[in-house]
Amino acid sequence: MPSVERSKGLGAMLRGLFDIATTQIGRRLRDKNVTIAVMGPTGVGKTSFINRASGSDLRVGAGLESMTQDVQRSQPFQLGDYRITLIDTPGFDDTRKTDAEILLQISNHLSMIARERRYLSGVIYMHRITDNRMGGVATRNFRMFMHLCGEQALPNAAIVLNMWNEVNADVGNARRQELLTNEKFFKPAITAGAKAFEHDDTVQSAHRILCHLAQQPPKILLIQQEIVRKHVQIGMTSAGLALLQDLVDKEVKHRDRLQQTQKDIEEAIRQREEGDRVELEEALRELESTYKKLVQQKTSLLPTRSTRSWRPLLLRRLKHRATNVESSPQSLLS
Ligand SMILES: Nc1nc2c(ncn2[C@@H]2O[C@H](COP(=O)(O)OP(=O)(O)OP(=O)(O)O)[C@@H](O)[C@H]2O)c(=O)[nH]1
Ligand SMILES: [Mg+2]
Repeated sequence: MPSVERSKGLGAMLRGLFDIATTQIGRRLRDKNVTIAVMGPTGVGKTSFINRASGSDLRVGAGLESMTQDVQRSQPFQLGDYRITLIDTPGFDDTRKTDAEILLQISNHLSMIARERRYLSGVIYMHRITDNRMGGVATRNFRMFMHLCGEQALPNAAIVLNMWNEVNADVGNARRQELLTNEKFFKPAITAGAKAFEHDDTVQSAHRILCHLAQQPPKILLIQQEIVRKHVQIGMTSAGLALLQDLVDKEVKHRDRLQQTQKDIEEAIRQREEGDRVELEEALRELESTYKKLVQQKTSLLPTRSTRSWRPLLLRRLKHRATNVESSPQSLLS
């Protein structure tokens, strides 16, 4: 090939490479990095949603045990002009970790990204439309979600009702209506600006939800504000206090049951009911073990500072929230 033509060919190739490079750099500069967290009870389909949306291959649970034990991130993926990363979280009813451990994990991760001034464009709360009751687990998870977000971040929240392909349309629509209009369920979040979506396990429905969230200006969540900006100790944050209140209430109930079981054992001994005594002692051991775990969980949330100045404040806050003030005695915070 003559040298003039060879140099023309080389020039065209270099121009081509230059175009590719500048388009990619331009795209990268134009792209907006977006982070969105996914929360909700164990087994609702958080990881499946993330895999579907991002093409990741995070582990999905097929059995009865919780699958996602630690906060994890999807591979970043492109959606229009947005480069999205999804954060997967364990649910508060995890079968292997305590609620206190889950709270610490989620708040540590959220604090870490807030310290790098990376705030979330969206937070998803997932709920199965197949659930025929808003049971204790869902209620507790949603309450924690609200405490973690705080009211001012709720315009960046999405309530995602999934598993629509598993339910009759009329039943699903009636449940959706009740969930979104009842003050005890999702209405407070919707009133504060959260938007509800249906997800039918397709890439399209996942991307529609993410497109809506990606367009929101990133907001700092309440837990990030409390820990990173105000240096509040985890047990004194809104979410920490809600969990402490739960633990204190459970501890009171367990302590009462322990005392009653001890009395029943003494009565069985007096009445020489050997079978009853053995059964009651077995129940007592189980109660003692659960009680010990509750106390450990609670202690892990309490401030570790040597100063005891947090105690009166914490007691005031817990009493303020307690349904039964008398059931939260000072001794429970020792
Ligand atoms: N029919 C149907 N099944 C789903 C859907 N999403 C998830 N599943 C199934 O629900 C089960 C639990 O899904 P996961 O994605 O592991 O749920 P998770 O919320 O991440 O659960 P944890 O990691 O334990 O907190 C799996 O068997 C999934 O295949 C959905 O949209 N429709
Ligand atoms: Mg999971």
